[in-house]
Amino acid sequence: MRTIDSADITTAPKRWSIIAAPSNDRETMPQHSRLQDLNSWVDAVAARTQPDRIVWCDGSDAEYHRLVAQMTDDGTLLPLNQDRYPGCYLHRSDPDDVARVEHLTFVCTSDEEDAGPNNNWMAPDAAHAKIDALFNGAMRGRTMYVVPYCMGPIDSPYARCGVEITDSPYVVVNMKLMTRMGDAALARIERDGDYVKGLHSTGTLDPDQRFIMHFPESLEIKSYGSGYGGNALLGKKCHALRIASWQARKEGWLAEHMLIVGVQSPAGDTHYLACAFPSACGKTNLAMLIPPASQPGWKIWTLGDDIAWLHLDDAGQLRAINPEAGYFGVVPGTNEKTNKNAFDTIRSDTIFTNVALTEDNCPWWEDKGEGTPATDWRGNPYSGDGPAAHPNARFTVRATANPVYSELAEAPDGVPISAIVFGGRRKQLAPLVFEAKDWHHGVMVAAGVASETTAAATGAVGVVRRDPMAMKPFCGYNFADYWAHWLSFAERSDTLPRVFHVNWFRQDSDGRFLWPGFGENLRVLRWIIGRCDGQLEARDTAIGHLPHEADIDAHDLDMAPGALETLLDVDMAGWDAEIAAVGEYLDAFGARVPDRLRETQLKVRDALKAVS
Ligand code: OXD
Ligand code: MN
Repeated sequence: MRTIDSADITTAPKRWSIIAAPSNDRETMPQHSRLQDLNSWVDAVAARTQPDRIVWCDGSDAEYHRLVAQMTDDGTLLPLNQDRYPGCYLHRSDPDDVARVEHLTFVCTSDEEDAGPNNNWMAPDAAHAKIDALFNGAMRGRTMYVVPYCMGPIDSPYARCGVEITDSPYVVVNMKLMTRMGDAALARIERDGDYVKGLHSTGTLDPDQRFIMHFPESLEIKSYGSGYGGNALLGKKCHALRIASWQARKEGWLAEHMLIVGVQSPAGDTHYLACAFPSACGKTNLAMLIPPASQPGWKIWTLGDDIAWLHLDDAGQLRAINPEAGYFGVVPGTNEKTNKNAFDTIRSDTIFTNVALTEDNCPWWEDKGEGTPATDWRGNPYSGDGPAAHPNARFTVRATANPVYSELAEAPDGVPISAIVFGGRRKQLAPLVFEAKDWHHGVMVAAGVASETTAAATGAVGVVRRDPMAMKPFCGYNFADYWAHWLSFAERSDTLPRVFHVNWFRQDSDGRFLWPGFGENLRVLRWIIGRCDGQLEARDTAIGHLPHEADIDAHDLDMAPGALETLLDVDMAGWDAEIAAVGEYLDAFGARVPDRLRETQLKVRDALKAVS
């Protein structure tokens, strides 16, 4: 068995203690105390969890390869067919640990109202006591890794750092692919002074002893009992969405569950769009879209596929950075037709989690379009019964491997956003696309987003639930305050992006999709850009502006007769009921709901009444 070189095994104070600065030196003293704070925290965690050894991660490729070798030796990672999938490995998680656990995820604020009805809440003291008891001695016999990371380009004024302490080498290598991790992040922490403290242990993997706790007031995360992505890679949902959304409200920016995509026209102009969809609703596919042959000259650039941090610049322009540096994408359904860019990207240097295997040790998943499964995601011979790969099987790969990765994804100031697009998975009612009448209306449309649940979280799949701004599982504070924060942007800029709603998932009465989706979604993006450029007129309806049928280029699409008409139709009676349901949903948030949001909902309700 290979082990980590003793040179890499260090204790925190030894490696990072630095010579004391003179107490009257204001420049250097804070820097010293910043790393002292980190050292003291690492010491305190080690005292509680009692690891056999501590490794400070430097984020180097050599470290990544060492950890991969160690995990291949102990069976945590299985090497895939290295001729066909060089640098690729399979990890099988515990079968009871395959998705985010929303019912075990808590936001722990001093005042319960600050967490809101959208979050599970526990008082901070009680939460610390509960989870600290689980951490007592949890790392005995294990190695404790200290992982400094930066969310966002390392030199971006908008980037933020964190340190994750974990006993999972699988988490460390995933963090290496998903964040800017290691020495560069540590140097930034030393400069900035503040960072999010994340403590993670896979614990016993007992689902009855699993908690993901957030303490936004003290910038802390504690996660115990799961090794799965969103529960364990603390830079992602826990930091970049739940904690960051709290910080963003305090500081006047937005942390959102959005992809960022550049759409380049044949003339060479590029519009950047930020698009929010719930988990497993095609964000990665849209971010990497390949324009169909019938749309010559159009090009798509990926900036991010899951999270956007949005700031207003001095001129009132909303700008976005992607805090992540990799993709943790849903594998099933990824193929040459749905997402060739992802399909090609994950041919090398990828960690797969919970996929099936073919006879010749290649990864396999439903709708891969090639090969047959021999072994299912649990490692059993595939019986032909049910899915061979887990429906929430994932790939982790660095973003720079994507053939359409935008250079501007590394730009410290991010990219200017022309349009914000919301959407959900709705079989019925929601048209293919519509535009909100103004920012306030857009916030109301987004607050009312509904979508069918997916395998990305534990629980029933296919149940329609409200998922405002696609942030239901991720907003780190009371949605009522969050909507007020969104509305407040209208007071700070009169050049905000236009707001749209799309639905790729409408079905006919036989359950067939009405819209082809995937690469063809470019046709809808073109309409959105045409609206942003002021080149296209629209039909004004009670729910918003809809395209004239002729303005969605569908001439060569193989669609059922009348499908486009249905997709662009507004079912007034259905919307009347929908907007009433949105009103009831807002009511559940009580007096904190901003008046302006209520007024907008009532205005749309009245407009619907007037026409139905
Ligand atoms: C994800 C999710 O992993 O939303 O991105 O579940
Ligand atoms: Mn997501």
